[in-house]
Amino acid sequence: MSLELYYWDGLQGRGEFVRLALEEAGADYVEVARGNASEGLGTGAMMAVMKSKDEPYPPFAPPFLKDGDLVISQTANILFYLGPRLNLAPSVESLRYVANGLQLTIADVVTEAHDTHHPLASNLYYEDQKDAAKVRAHDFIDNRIPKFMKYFERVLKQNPAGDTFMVGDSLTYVDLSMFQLIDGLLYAFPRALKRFGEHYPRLAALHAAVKERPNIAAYLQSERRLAHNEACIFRHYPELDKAAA
Ligand SMILES: N[C@@H](CCC(=O)N[C@@H](CS)C(=O)NCC(=O)O)C(=O)O
Repeated sequence: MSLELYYWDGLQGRGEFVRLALEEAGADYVEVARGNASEGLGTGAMMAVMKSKDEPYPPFAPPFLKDGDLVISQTANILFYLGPRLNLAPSVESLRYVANGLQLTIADVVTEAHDTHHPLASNLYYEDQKDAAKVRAHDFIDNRIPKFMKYFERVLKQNPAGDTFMVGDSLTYVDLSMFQLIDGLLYAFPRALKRFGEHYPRLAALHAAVKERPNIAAYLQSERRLAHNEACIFRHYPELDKAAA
């Protein structure tokens, strides 16, 4: 039976972190919300799972994954589940917790990236919080991106197995998510990250290497890879971007 990925149609969003793992592994999966209602798919089918009164453990928000009857929520948790099944987790069990810790740290950055354009309230329009967004985005650029990226660069440098992968000596879902995080930040804040490769050479090399992996390269060229856009977490609003201090 196919795995079912549930995520909002029309944007990469947090679903993209799961999608990249499924695509790298060549997994058989259905993108439920992007399907047709006539086939029992579409956003309605996704909402039905979330609102179901029969579902033993309904998810709060997308992304979530269905594997048979099992419904798994939270991006990092989905990847923790999929990693070993898709051969994208460290083979050493203890390192699976290291991978999960890194994935949760990536999730923290993702939330902070979202909050640059929605610093006051998720339910308000960006246009109603533009001034606060500028303050938040500039702090993100000057302080938070460097703090997180220096940390991730150091994780690569200090990996006892070498600086090619975030954890261990082979590709894991964390590397794919790091690619997506960097890709999203480069899209949202091109001025701030103009010298990304100079400041974070190992992370830049990882980003380039993931992009060239055959299954990822094919996916990025496909219609399944939606373009970055302003409905997403990583939004390019030129007024929020600036050269890093
Ligand atoms: N911590 C969750 C966050 C999930 C989340 O915030 N999903 C967004 C879309 S990216 C959503 O639909 N949220 C609805 C809400 O918070 O009301 C994860 O990492 O998966």
